[in-house]
Amino acid sequence: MKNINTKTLPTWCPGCFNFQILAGVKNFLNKQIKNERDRENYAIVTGIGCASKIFDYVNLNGLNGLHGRVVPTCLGIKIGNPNLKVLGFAGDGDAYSEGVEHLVHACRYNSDFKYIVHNNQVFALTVGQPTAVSELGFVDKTTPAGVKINPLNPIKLVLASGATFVARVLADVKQVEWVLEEAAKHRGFAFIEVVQPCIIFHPDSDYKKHVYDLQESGHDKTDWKKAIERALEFDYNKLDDKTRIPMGIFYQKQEETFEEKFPALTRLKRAGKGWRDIKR
Ligand SMILES: Cc1ncc(C[n+]2csc(CCOP(=O)(O)OP(=O)(O)O)c2C)c(N)n1
Repeated sequence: MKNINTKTLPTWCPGCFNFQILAGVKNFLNKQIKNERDRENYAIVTGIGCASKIFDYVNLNGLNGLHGRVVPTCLGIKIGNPNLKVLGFAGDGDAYSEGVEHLVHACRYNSDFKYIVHNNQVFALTVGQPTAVSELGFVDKTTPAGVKINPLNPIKLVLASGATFVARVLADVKQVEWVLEEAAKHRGFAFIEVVQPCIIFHPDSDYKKHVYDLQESGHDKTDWKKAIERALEFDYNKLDDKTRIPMGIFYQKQEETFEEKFPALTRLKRAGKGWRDIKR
C-alpha cells in the first residue's frame, strides 16, 4: 500500500466506520495501481465533512472542493481529461442536502465516474444536525422537537433520475472493495451508497441485523421496476422488527456515456490524452 498511503494521520473518531470505507478503498486501489503511471490515471474528489477527509488519507491527485459540489467537480475533470478514472466521495449532507440537484443530473448525464456517498444520516462534522435522510423523530440541538419531514430515499431518487449503476453496501472493508470493483467494470456513472452509522451523532441502529443481500436473494439487477420495488423496501426511517434493508447492486444497465456523446471527448479518449496535452 506504499503508493496509496499518505503521512496524514486520520482525525476520525476511534472506531468510526469511515476507517472501514478507507480500508476498502485502499484494497481496491492497491489491486488497480501497480505503478506510478496507474496512480496518475486516477483522480479523487471530495466535498466537505468527515467523509471528505478521506481526501487526505489516499495518495491520489484530485480536488478537495466545496460542500455539495463533488459531482460537478468530477464531471469537470472528466471533461478536462476523459481518460482519468475519477472517484468522488461525499457525506449524505453533502450529497443529499447541499448538492442533491447535481446528483439528479449526474444520473441523466451518465458521465463515467464513480460517486461514493458515506451515509450516516447526519451532518457529523458540524456535530449532529439532521440531513435530508435523517429519520422522522431524530432529535438534536437544532431540532429539539424532532425531525418532522420524511427522509429522502436516495436509491429511489437515483433510479428515477436514470442512473445506470445503483448500489448500496454496509461500511465494511470487504463490501466496499467488492462494490468498487463492480463499479469499475461499469462504463458510466456509478452511484454507491455506503451505510456508515456515525458512532457519536447517529449511532449504529443494528443495521447488520436487518440487511439482506440482493444478489444472494436472486434479484435481477437488469430489471428497473424490480429495482424500484427493492428500493421502496427501506425508507430510511426508524428500524423495527420487520425492517429488511436490501444491500448490493439494485440496478445496472450499459448505456452510452456522456463522454461517448461528444466527438471531442471521444477523440481525447481514443488518443489517451487530456486537453492540456493537445496542441491547439
Ligand atoms: C456551503 C457550505 N455549507 C455548510 C458548510 C458547513 N459544513 C461543513 S461540514 C458540514 C457537515 C457535513 O456533513 P456530511 O456531508 O453529512 O458529512 P459527514 O461529516 O457526516 O461525513 C457542514 C454543514 C460548509 N462548509 N459549506
